Amino acid sequence: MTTQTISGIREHMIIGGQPVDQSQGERIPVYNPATGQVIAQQPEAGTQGVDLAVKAAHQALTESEWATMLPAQRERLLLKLADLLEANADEMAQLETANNGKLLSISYGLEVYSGAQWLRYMAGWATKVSGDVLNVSIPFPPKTGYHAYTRLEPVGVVAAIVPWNFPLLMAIWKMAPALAAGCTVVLKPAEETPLTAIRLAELALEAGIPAGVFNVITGRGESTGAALTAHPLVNKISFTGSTEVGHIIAAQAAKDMKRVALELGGKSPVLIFDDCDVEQAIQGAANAIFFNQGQVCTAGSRIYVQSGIYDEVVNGIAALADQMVLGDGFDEKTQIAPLISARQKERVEKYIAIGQKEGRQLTTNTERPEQGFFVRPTVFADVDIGARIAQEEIFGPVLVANRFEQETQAIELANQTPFGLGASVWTNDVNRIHRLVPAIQAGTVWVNTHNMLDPHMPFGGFKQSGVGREHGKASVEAYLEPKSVCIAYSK
Ligand code: TXE
Repeated sequence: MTTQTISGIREHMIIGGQPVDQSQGERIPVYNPATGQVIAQQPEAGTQGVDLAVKAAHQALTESEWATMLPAQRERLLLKLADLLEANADEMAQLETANNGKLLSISYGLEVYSGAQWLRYMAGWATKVSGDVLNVSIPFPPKTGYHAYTRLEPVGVVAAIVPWNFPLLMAIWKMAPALAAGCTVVLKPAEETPLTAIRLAELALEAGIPAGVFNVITGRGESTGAALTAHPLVNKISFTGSTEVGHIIAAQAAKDMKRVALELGGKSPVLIFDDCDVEQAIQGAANAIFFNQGQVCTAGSRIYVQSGIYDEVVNGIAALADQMVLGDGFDEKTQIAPLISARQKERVEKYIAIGQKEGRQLTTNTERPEQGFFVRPTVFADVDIGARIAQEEIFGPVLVANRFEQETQAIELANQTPFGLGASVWTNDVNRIHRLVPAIQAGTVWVNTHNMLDPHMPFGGFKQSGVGREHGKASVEAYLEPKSVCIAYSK
């Protein structure tokens, strides 16, 4: 597929239901990571574009039909959007692969169809979340009774900032629960991957979601993103990205007392015990790290294997890695697609160079396409827990491995990083599973699988991996403010 045949590229933002091309300063080039070619030039919204979008969202929240819309109507609109997303699956999946580089099968399965699944799930909550009637015991004055209850009100204008690894799905992870709750949204996709988010905003309008309810602006993080989080009419910030930027956003939110949810980095451990199905564990651990080129916040980037099967497991994963076919995400033979950008490739290669000093490289294949941002899957054995490649998020197809003898040692290794997003345990011992699950400091623990998500499973991090949870009922409630109401009546 050539760039000329990709449809759905838009070089504007969607603000207040309109295409807006206003650019403050430079335009930002958007690349196809498989070729390194520029496929679009996006406006930098800057403070003016941010102000326009936040005011449009605020107006939609307070003055448009959205403000008084029945929950069942919001549900119908989100369901309609899910249908439209599926009806446009070919265009959306191809656009995502052209912009992000990922395998076309992942764009279909995990961006478009999972996106539709999340929209439908969240649509259902619009009619199901509700406050409580409260059984209160207020004794004064005599002969007075009280009827107390909570109502849940939309938190307001939401600033949603998302990264480039799952651009469409993460946009939906934020806008769907926010809209189900009755909020309005200004979404800023990553500067690398704005294209599917802009089309999503167009589809939202086509579905009948009123103008200004879901706005998409483009621009860089330190300029447009920072202006968005600082805007006084923003009530809540929902961010997914690096822990470093998470700290900046948390500080901004604390300053303004804005509500905040943060989904940040990870260094998720994979613990493999000698009573597991070894073949299944080798394949599972390879998928856990190499899926989406390792650009997954819950990537199983550290494996710890019980001594007796250590060599078999790490050599097995390295052999799989060396056989993997690198290529364009549009090519059906491709198993490893390019990384997102030249910058990310450079960053991952820097870690591989560090790894060559900190561990024993098991992978030997060096073949890769000449153009595009490709990095071969790489496995390092015998890496100490204190090594930089064992502690820092690499966000690429790089696995670090070491051995353990006892279960307690495996738990210690699993917990010995600042992160706590995901973990997986590979064992057939049910007693061990129940000892390990509570001992592991992570927002999700998988057993004999890794990276499996569902809209009903809360998702988020312990420790430096973030604050708050996405998915499930709680994610909709996180976009609602409870208000207590207390009505006195005479008995
Ligand atoms: O992330 P950033 P980057 C990690 C991963 C990766 C590293 C760097 O380790 O290698 O971060 O990636 C916006 N105010 N993750 O630089 O900068 C930015 O425009 C407001 C893990 O791409 O965190 C983009 O939309 N917004 C992660 C988003 O934040 C700001 C996924 C993420 O960019 C901003 C991505 C600011 N000051 C990277 N600065 C995960 N948890 O999945 C940047 N942004």
